[in-house]
Amino acid sequence: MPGQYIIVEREEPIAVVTINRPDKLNALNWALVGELAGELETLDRDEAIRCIVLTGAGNKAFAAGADIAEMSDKTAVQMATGPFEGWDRIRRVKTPVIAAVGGYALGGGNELAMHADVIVASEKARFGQPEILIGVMPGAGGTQRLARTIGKYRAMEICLTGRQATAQEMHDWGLVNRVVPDGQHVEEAKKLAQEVAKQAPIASRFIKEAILKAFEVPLEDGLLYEKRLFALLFSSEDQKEGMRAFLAKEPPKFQGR
Ligand code: CO8
Repeated sequence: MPGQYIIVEREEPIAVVTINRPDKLNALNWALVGELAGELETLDRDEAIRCIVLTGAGNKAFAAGADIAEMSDKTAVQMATGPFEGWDRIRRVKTPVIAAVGGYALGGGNELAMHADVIVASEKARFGQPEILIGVMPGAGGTQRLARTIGKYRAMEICLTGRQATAQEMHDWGLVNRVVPDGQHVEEAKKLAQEVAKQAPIASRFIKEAILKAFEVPLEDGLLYEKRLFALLFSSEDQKEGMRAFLAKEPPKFQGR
């Protein structure tokens, strides 16, 4: 059954996932987040898909945040129990995800972009955590991931003022990998996704896992974690193939095994 809010286009070995609610600037209601999580999980289980591009429909927004209309009269208990399951499922996706941001990435929209592993932005994109302007604060990782990515002082400014930062600012601050001309964000993200998808799939999943671990554990534990994953790759056929191909001066043929 086709989804209500999410469009999935498979272009093996990549897939493009589009949040399709442009009349509301792709505002993230609970059903949308659940549907998005389900689609990403399906792609995550699919061995033919090795990198996912996540974007928003229309030229105005990646996503302008959680759906304020839906949230406005919720209780604390409803907020604590309702919306976060989907976000947790998105966080657990193992396949590398590239966010292609063409317009507003605000509030939950910026937080969703930060669930991705690489961010490509149009020069017109705007990033922010404007929750303070409506009397609340980020709730899907904004304070934590921004502080870890752009640093305490910039994160404070963005969250305390609610102002929108430009793509170039966020690039200079380390949140955005590439700023591209208006309208080219999806194409550029797809090119990058193809580049990622060419690599050994198990190694790329382990790399994602290990880099994310760096934000959670002390260095000593992270180094051990990396060393274990590194050693584990020597039980994969791709390790044998990659090193054989290098020595034979041939391009490798990775199978994801
Ligand atoms: N929620 C609901 N509807 C929205 C949202 C939103 N976040 N953003 C835009 N819309 C709707 C508008 O209401 C409008 O609908 P309608 O045409 O029916 O009136 C339509 O989208 C177009 O928006 P505008 O007319 O406002 O467009 P403008 O170009 O004038 O302005 C802005 C664009 C500046 C992006 C403006 O829409 C705006 O400020 N939006 C709200 C941004 C915001 O505050 N985001 C943060 C929301 S809170 C949040 O994300 C908390 C996350 C917590 C974690 C998740 C747990 C659930």
